[in-house]
Amino acid sequence: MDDGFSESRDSIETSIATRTIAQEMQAMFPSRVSFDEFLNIADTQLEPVRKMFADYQCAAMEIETKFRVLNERFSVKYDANPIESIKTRIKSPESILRKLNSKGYPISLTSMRENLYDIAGIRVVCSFVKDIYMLAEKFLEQDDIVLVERKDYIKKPKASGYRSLHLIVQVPIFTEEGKKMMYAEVQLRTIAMDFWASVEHKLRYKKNLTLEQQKELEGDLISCAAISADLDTRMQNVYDYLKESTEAEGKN
Ligand code: 0O2
Repeated sequence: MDDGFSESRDSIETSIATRTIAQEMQAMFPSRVSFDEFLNIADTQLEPVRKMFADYQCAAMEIETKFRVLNERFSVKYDANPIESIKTRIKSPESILRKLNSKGYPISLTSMRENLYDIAGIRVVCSFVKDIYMLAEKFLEQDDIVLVERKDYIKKPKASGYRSLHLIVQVPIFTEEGKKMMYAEVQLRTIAMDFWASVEHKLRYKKNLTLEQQKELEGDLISCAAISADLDTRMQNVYDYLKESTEAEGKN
């Protein structure tokens, strides 16, 4: 199961799967809107929808560039790249509708803009935990970035074992219509956290398991999360030790 994040900007899906949305809408609200009625509405509203998705893509690009710039600057200053990879994704129309519906929000473009903060997602993968906090600090220091919410699932992992630092932010984009402040979710993780989350995400969608098997799997995943956290701590210690030794040599 693909979680939608892609390393290539060109492959980000920005077109609207009108028919899929119509089917979702009809499944969720069979008595409110017929398939053809919705297709008509969607046709007349296609342009604003396209524009909205383009806005989120621009927001993701702005943030991706900010992290690429930070990576470049640190590579010059410290001769090391803190970032292993950056991936971006725009939430699919189906996921957007499902989330609006599950949270009881109205189904409209205004509602998407106001209530969903993760339509644009940027995932930054680092080697070391300290680099995550350093990058988050340098990113949030930038005076055009507004921090909306910080969720530190590294200091406080989720019950599933999930670890990452999430920053919900607003970033300005400058369009032909003027400046727009866009919400985006930045997820910062180590390679170990990313590996765990990707595998767990795939296993979560395996539906043919008994309740007992599911419980056993959850337990295993929690143990694996603990092993991955331990690996991060030990790799950080190795890195710190090597860095201190190199600095000490430089002073002698
Ligand atoms: P996708 O496909 O990644 O977009 P909220 O957004 O606050 O209303 P929630 O779930 O409370 O909803 O937000 P939270 O906990 O910050 O999680 C948001 C995202 O973090 C998720 O997005 C996942 O990408 C990731 N995530 C959170 N918990 C887990 C977990 O236990 N396992 C894995 N693999 N990923 C997790 P979405 O919207 O679920 O999906």
